Amino acid sequence: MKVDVLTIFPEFFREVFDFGIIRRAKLAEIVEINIFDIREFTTDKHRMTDDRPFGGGDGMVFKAEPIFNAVEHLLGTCERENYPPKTKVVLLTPQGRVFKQEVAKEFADEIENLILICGRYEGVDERVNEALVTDEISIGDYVLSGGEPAAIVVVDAIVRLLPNALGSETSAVNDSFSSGLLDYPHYTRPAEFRGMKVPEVLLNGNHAEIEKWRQQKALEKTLKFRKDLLNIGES
Ligand code: 9D3
Repeated sequence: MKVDVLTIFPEFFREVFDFGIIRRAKLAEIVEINIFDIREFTTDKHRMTDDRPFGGGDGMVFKAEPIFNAVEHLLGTCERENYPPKTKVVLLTPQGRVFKQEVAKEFADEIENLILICGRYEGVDERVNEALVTDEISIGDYVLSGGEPAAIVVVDAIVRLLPNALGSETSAVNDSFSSGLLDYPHYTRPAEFRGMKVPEVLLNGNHAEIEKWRQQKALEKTLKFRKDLLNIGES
């Protein structure tokens, strides 16, 4: 997969993709990640990426032109209908569809070329959505200062699902959310730390008992923190 990130803060991404699974995936050529400065695609003297909103109101609006120029540079066209196959142009915006594990899976399975546009200011000129963008994505119900942290989250969640991105020591199949429950608690040595003991069941080698305990704890954690993950309504 090739990922192209469009941002007015390219420095923001300078080292985030150089660690762990993403770093390994880049070295193994499972993914290629390129960062582009949207300001480089402005054509005016002052290289402006924002302007005042038509109709008035607070805040500034991300201009359409540099974003159109950037996508045209990357894809040879800025018409959604003419994009190459397996291409998505995603706008990170609070107004988007909420990014969930199933969305990450869908993108990892279906996309060869992913363009991520990081929103900024009060919003992006709607003509970007009308002509360019195939998917609008939010990462959740909290206010960020821009799309950049969201782009990092989206890239991370997708890259680890690409074939062979995970080492043999980890498995995407066992992840929280794949099972529909939160993960069970983990312990490692020592068996007693500052007076705190590891649950006895984990030490006695009874694997049927251990499996039962883990399922019970996973259910307890899910009931406590994420009742919404269980299909039993709000009560
Ligand atoms: C007053 C209305 N706000 C929209 C809900 C203004 C506003 C807040 C935050 C406009 C832009 C932003 C910047 N956020 C993002 O670009 C963003 C975001 C987010 O704030 N939360 C979760 N996911 C995302 S993806 C991009």
